This record gives sequence, structure tokens and C-alpha cells, in this order.
Amino acid sequence: LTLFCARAQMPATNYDESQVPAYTLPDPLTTIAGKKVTDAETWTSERRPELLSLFESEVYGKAPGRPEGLHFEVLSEDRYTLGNMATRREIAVYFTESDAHFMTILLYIPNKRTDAVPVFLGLNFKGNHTICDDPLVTESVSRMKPREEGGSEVRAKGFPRAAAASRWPVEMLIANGYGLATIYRGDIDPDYDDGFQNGVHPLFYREGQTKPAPDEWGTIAAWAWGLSRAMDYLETDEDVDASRVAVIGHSRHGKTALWAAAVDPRFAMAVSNDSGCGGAALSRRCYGETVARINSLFPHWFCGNFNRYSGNEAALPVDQHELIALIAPRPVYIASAVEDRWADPKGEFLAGVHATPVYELFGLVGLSGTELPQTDAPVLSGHIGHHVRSGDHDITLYDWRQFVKFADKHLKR
Ligand code: GTR
Repeated sequence: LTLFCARAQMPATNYDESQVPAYTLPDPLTTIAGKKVTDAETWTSERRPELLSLFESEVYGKAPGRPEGLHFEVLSEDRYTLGNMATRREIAVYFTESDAHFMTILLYIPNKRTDAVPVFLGLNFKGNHTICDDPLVTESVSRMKPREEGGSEVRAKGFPRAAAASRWPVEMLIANGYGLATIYRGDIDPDYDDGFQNGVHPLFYREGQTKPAPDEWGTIAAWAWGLSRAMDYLETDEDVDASRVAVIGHSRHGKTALWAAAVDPRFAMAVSNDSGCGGAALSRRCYGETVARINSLFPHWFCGNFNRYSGNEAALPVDQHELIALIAPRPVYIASAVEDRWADPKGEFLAGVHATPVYELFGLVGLSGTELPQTDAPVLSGHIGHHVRSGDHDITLYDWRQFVKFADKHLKR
């Protein structure tokens, strides 16, 4: 009943293009003080830092940096896996000096390689063991919202092995010379609202602090922080070329991948798949999922300050085209699905279009157009790649094939 009432107060979801409100996007190339940015130097030294800090304090929240005690341990290695095509490694990334809190990276490296390889890095929803049918992958401890008061978030029976295999074409990546690194997001912060008690947040509370301040990290920023900690490890792995890591994610993890790449310039490329509201989609279009809806359905994803903009998108000091712009001049791929209207495919496309002037400062081609391009006709030519796939909300082999083509252009030697 509560859920019903909460939803009843929310305006109906808009899927009608003619009902998109008139809006003016903030200009990525005008500083807060009103100065026009006309060169890459001013973008990098002045405008980019101020925009990044607005996204931190108003949208995702500030995260700590690399903890002093961070350390790694290779837990397992198998040089003959996936039909002898790949080496599998599992690595514990301990967040502090103690061994109590860690995430496990599952890493596949092509055996056929002459040099350190480029890698796709992304979070998985259901556990490392769900991404393929490799029987020796350690089962992630499944951490989900307790079903009832006093219940446990650790499910004795998690998701079956290979349950998410359709989303992770490991063999195709290996055959194309890419490594794959993935982490169960529940290792970093379980995906439900518990007042920030069970994930990484409490490890960094100041004395007496019990939850993040309104401008401090929510769950998406914590996941992005975890991806940076994975990068800390990848920099130490001699089979990985850390200067060629593409951070990738589907949906909520697509939001996370974009934010991770915005915050951490070590990521050479970013891929957003169906990331929607709070990801690639422009908030001001209010099409499909809105800021109000996402803040009420997922109160833990963003920082407390983001609530100010529920039903009040015009007041946002930023919009999501500027999130894409923060990644410039690095390549970014924005993938949508035509039936995934909740994620606003057109709004995702337009974010790429309106990020383009920043790429142009660097003499690069971004993305152009005013109408959503044809379905299943990828645009791979510029530094902002894009496609609208036929079908619904998902990440498919088709999507990954485009990401590999795009990565071949930007990350292959
Ligand atoms: C939906 C949410 C979206 C998207 C999606 C997903 O429920 O409203 O923003 O993140 O979940 O992650 O699959």
C-alpha cells in the first residue's frame, strides 16, 4: 500500500516526445563565472575541475581516494581455461590493512598474446561465477536485500553458475585479443538502501560519523571507487596493459562506468550500455525514468544533495552531456536499445551530441545530429561511438561486438 501511495504522488511516466518540456542545457564551455572556454588547456585546467566537483557534490557524492592499506592477493590462477584459450586469475583486493573487507576480481587473459593486453573492466550483478560456465570460478557470496525484517542479506543459495552468460561473451573477447576483468558489485556495496552500513562506506567514516554527508558518496560512487581500486591492481599485473583499460557497464553499472571514467583518467575508454537516468540520458528531458523516480526507487544510488533536483531538473547545475564531456578526449561509447524507453534512448544520444563541442576543443570528432539515428546502424567513426539496438533493456552479443570494433580503433596498437 505504501508503495502504491508513494507512486501515486509521482507524475505519470512520460513516453510522449511532444510532452518533453522545453529546456536549456547548461553549457559545458562556459565556466561558473561566465567565462567562455575556447581551448583544451582552459577546459582541462579550469572548467573540467569545476564541473567534476559539481557532479561530486550534487549528483554522485565525493569518494575517498586510494586507501593507504590497500593490498592485493592472487587467490587462484589457472593457465588452461576456456578450452586453453585463456588464463584465469582471481584476485582479492583488500580495502584496508586488514584482510576483513575485500572484493574479488575475476580476470581472464588471452593465452595468445605477444604483449600485455587491453582489458574490458566491468561490474556484474549476480556474482563472478554467473558470467560464464567455467566451473572453477569461485562463487561470489550473494548479498541481497533481506526478504524480511531481521533476515540475512547473505543468501545460502545465490544465483546459478552461468546465469548471466548471455551478457558476458568471454570467449569472443579472448578471441579478439582482449582480457576481461569483472567484480560482483555486492563485494563493494550491496545494492539496497541500508543507510550505508554494510558496504565500503563505514570503512571511511570519520569518528562519530554514521552515514555519508549529503555531498558524500552514494552507492554508484562507491561502485566507481571499487572500479578504480581494481585499476590499482591492474596496474600491477604484467599481463595487463593498464593504459588500455575500457570501463564498461550495463544499466546501473553503465551509470557507474561513466562516473568511474569521469573521476579516474586512468580509464582509457568508457562504455555505457542502456545507462539511462543518472547515466547517459539528459535529466532535463524528463522522458522515461526521472530524477524524482530514481531517487525514490533507489535512494542509495546518488548523494543526498541529488534529492534537491527531484521534480526540479531545471535547477541542476549540470546535465548528463557534461558527464560524457568529463571523459573527453578519451573515447566513449553510448549504446541504447530502441524499446528501452525507460532509459530514454534519444536523451542518451543527445548527451553525446551536446558533449561533442568539448571533444572538438581537442580537435576530435564527437557525435552529431538532432534525431535519433536508425536502429541497428552503429556510428563508430568519431570519439563518441553510438548505436540504438533493436530490442529491449539488456546487454547482448550485438552490443559487445560494436564495443570491440570501437575498441579496436582506439585501443589496439
Ligand atoms: C531500473 C532502474 C534503471 C536501471 C535499471 C538496471 O530499475 O530504474 O535506472 O538502472 O534498473 O540497472 O537494470
